[in-house]
Formats: sequence, structure tokens, C-alpha cells
Amino acid sequence: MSDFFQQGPQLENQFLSDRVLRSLLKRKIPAQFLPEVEADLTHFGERVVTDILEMGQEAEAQPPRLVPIDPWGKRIDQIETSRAWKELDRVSAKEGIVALGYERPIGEYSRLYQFAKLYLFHPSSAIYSCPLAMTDGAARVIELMGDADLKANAFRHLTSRDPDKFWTSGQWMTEKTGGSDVSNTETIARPDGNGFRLYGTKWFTSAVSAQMSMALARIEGAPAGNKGLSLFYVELRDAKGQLDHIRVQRLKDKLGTKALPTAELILEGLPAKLVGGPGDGVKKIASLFNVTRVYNSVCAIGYMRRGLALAQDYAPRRIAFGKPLSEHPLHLETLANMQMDFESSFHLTFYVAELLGKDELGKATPEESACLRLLMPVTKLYTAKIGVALASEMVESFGGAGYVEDTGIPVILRNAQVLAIWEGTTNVLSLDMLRAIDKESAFAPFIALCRRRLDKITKAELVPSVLRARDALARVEKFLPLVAAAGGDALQASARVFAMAAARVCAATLMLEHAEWEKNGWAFASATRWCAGDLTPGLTPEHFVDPVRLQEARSVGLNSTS
Ligand code: MFK
Repeated sequence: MSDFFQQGPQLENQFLSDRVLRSLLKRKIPAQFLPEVEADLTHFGERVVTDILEMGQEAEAQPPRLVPIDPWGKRIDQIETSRAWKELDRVSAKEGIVALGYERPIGEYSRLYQFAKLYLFHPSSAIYSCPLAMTDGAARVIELMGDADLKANAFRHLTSRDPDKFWTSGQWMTEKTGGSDVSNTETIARPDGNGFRLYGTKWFTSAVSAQMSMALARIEGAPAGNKGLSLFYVELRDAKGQLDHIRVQRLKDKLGTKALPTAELILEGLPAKLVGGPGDGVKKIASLFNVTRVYNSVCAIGYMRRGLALAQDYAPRRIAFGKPLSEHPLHLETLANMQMDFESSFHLTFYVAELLGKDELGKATPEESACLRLLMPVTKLYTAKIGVALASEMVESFGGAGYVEDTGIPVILRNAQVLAIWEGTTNVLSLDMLRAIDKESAFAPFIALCRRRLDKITKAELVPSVLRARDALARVEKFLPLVAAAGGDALQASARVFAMAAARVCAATLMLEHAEWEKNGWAFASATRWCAGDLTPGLTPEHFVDPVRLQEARSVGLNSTS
């Protein structure tokens, strides 16, 4: 019998070994702040492959449990979470993963610092990043629209570094009637003299281990549709920490994100406070989900990087057909393409983080703010789709071992799938991009900023790639008016292809800009390789303006002859 045992992949310090992150921070964060940021990330990069990784693995292995009734028959609806899940909450507070976004220790660059930390944390955290996303979004809503009481209390809890004071928040939108179509919300808010009481069912509420939530409900008598919805602040627990005026119908049995307690909640007169006055609830909660969508992108690139770190470490260790995988041309080509997909997603996401940090402090130009509005949905949808595909490729790169649970590899694929669903599916976000173009006139600023970036590149060896990026940008620019002019369904039908092309072209400009700055060869190799590929796949206006083809989509898509 053979005494051969394959060595598994090893994870090094996830900050020190990440040349893409380190190089970008070096370029973006002013020199006087950089040593402190790097020191903190170096420490944290070690924790995410040691104690935090162990907590995440333990939390994944011990999913939450609903205890509806106590031993004596009393209804308690208690959700029991693991020791590790609770510890992840404390670690998040102490490390300031949400707090950094509001302490703003390095001003407009604080979001870059914070999201670098989140990016390291997420793949080890058993998706504790989800409650943190909603917590950050809720803090932003209170910062923008909260009254003095919310600012003095809830906001301080959400942004605290003290684990005993730290709160997380939920985000209650989804109902059985609507899903993505939030305007169908049926939850009713009845005035009770003091504030309001909520009655209804929230169908998909993640992180019910939270202390508070932001919820959408319709004040009794308010009109149908999104204008009639209002935004409310609710606290979930009584003084003993038990859920109060909330019945838990069941915990969801999900494909992944198993450590995260996601529940169907029945609200039975839950006390609620109106946030930002009555009406316009969807518009108000957009301030929350625009933040969680950026988190989603950061988490997607966090998973991509973790998948690559594992696959790249494994490639020289695994011998097959007489040599290590790292010497097989096809394996190398596959890894290189994965790295390209990651780097394009990485640069887009950190660009959004940079713009968000500026926008929140009033330091973004109107052009940058409009571009941010467009790039939030585009980056979310692009990184999520790439995240799922890359997770699948990463599993495959380990062969059968990647399909085996106790390697810790399959969980990444299962969890990554949610990134393309929650906080808006790919199609919902493609339509949100059209909303940004229509309502915020975001397209011209987006094109102008991309073009200006290309115009500044001077290195001779980058010129052929700049020309390709410029051509691709022109295709994106021309596509929209052509398709919009066709009227009918053309614009909506093309929105996903268009969003993907916008993402790829924007990433090209960002990668080229970075290659212009970075002295080492790798950034140049990445940018030129990316630009050599197809930056606008499927972006053929003729397809979408052709009424016959659009008609055919009905019969082909539904596999029907009628
Ligand atoms: C690991 C990372 C984790 C992330 C956390 C995961 C936690 C998961 C918890 C969940 O809750 S998942 C469920 C998430 N659900 C969604 O994200 C909702 C998806 N659906 C949409 O986004 C729809 O596009 C939307 C509900 C917004 C469509 O509704 P409507 O009623 O058709 O919207 P309409 O009339 O276009 O917009 C209403 C107003 O909001 C408009 O403003 P005006 O009243 O001034 O015209 C819009 O401009 C504004 N608005 C909509 N989306 C916006 C926005 N404003 C800014 N940014 C946006 N993104």
C-alpha cells in the first residue's frame, strides 16, 4: 500500500501575501497614514488565517438552531447560535470593521482602509460579513436621516468597538408577495400613540441574531406602491435579550451561508419608530442597500482572493502526469485567467470604495458622485457573477479533493452563490444601472471619467492596450443611444450585457492606470492581458434592436410556440 499523502494548500498571512491589495493601498493611501494602516492589516492578515479562521470553521460546523418552545411549553422562539458565531461578533467590534467607516481615522480614505479589512475578514468569517453589511448600512441611514435619539443611541451601538455595546442590524424588506419587488410590501404600521406597531410577515430576514433592524412597512391608509411605504427602526429584543413581539416561523434551510441565521418572522405589533418622515420608504432604504451592495462586492473579491490563494499554493504541491500542476501550461492558463477576473473585480470594487469615501465626506465631484451611483450596481452584479464562476473554477482546480467537505473548499462555492442573489439579483441590478442612467444622468460622467483615465496614460508599452480599451469604451458609449432609440423592450433586454461590458471596460481603465503607476512587471502583465481579451462580449446593438429577435426570446426563452 502506498504511503503517499497529498499535502493540502496552506494559507500565509493574507495581507502580506496579497501584492494586489498592498500595491493599491500604497498608491491610494497618503504616505503619512500608510504605516499605521499596514501595521493593522498585517496583524489582521495573520488573524484571518489563525484564530478567526478557526472561529469561522467552527461557526460553519455548528449552524444556528431554532428552539420554538421551552421545556415547560412556553413559546420562546429562541435562536441559538454557536460560541464561535458570538465570538465573531466580538472580534468584528474590537477590530472596528464597521466602526472604521464612521470614525473616519484617515478622512476620505477610511472606506479604503475599512474595506481592505473586510476583504481580509470575509472569507474566514462564516459570512459574519452579512450582519456587518446591514449594520453599516443602518448606521449610514441614521447618519443621514436619524433623529437625535437614534444618533445618540442606536448609531453609537452600531459603530462601537466595545463588544459589550456593539449592535448589529437587520434589513427587513423581502416579503412573500414581492421578493425583489419591494413595492408590494404588505406589512402594516399602526400608530399607537407613542410611535407605531408593525404587523406582517418578513419572509427573508438575515442575521436574526441582531439587536435592531431597519424595516419597510405601509402606514395604515397609505397608498399602494413604493411611495406609500415608510422606513422604520425597530428593536428586536426585550431587556432579557428575548425576541419581543416577533414570532419566528422557521429558519431557512439554505444552499449555503449555513452559519447565518436567516428566518421568516411574523411581526405581532412590534414597536417601531419612523425614520425620516412618512413615505418614500424604498428611496430611504436605498441608502442602506447601496452600502450593503458595496459590501457584497468586497465579499465577492474576498472569496476570489481566498480561492486563488488556495489554488495557487496548491499548484506546485500537486504532482500529476510527472510534474507539478504549476508546470502544466493549461493549468497555468486557467489560473492566470482566474487571476485576471479577480484583478478586474478588485480594481472596480476598490474604486467604488474610494468614491464612496469621498462622496460621504462631500469631497467627490458631481461627476464622481454620478459615476459612483452607476458603478454600485454594476460592480455588485459583475463581482458577484465572477465570484460564483471563480469559486467553481477553484473547486475544480483541486479535482475530487475540491468536492470534499472537510477540505473546507466546497463551502466557498456554496456561500458564493448568494452574492449574486441577495441585495439584488444580476437582472435587478442591471435595471438599477438603467435607473441610475435615467434618473441621475450617470452615463456621461462614467464615460468621461473612464476616458480621462485613459488619456493620462503615457507609458509607451501600454499604448496598444490603451487603444483597445479606448475602442471598447467607444463601443459601450455608442451602444446605449442606439438601443435606447429602438424603444420597446430593447434597452431592458440588453441591460445585463451592457452592464457587464461597462464593468469590464471600466476595470481595464483602472488596471491600466495602476500599471502606469506600478513599477513592477506584474501590473503591466495583468493590464495588458486583460485588455487583450474581449472587453465587450455580446455587445452587439443589432441583436437588441431587432424586433424579430426580441420576439423570438419569448418563444426560445419559454420553450413555447405560442
Ligand atoms: C456579504 C455581503 C452581504 C450583504 C448583506 C446581505 C443581507 C441580505 C438581506 C436582504 O434583505 S436581501 C434582499 C435585498 N433586496 C433588495 O436588494 C431589493 C431588490 N430590488 C430592488 O433593488 C428594486 O430595484 C427596487 C426595490 C429598488 C425597485 O423598486 P421600485 O418600487 O420599482 O423602485 P423605483 O420606483 O424605481 O424607485 C423608488 C425610488 O427609490 C426612486 O426615487 P424617486 O422616488 O425620487 O423617483 C429611485 O430613484 C430610488 N432608488 C431605487 N433604487 C435606488 C434608488 N436610489 C438610490 N440608489 C438606488 N440603488
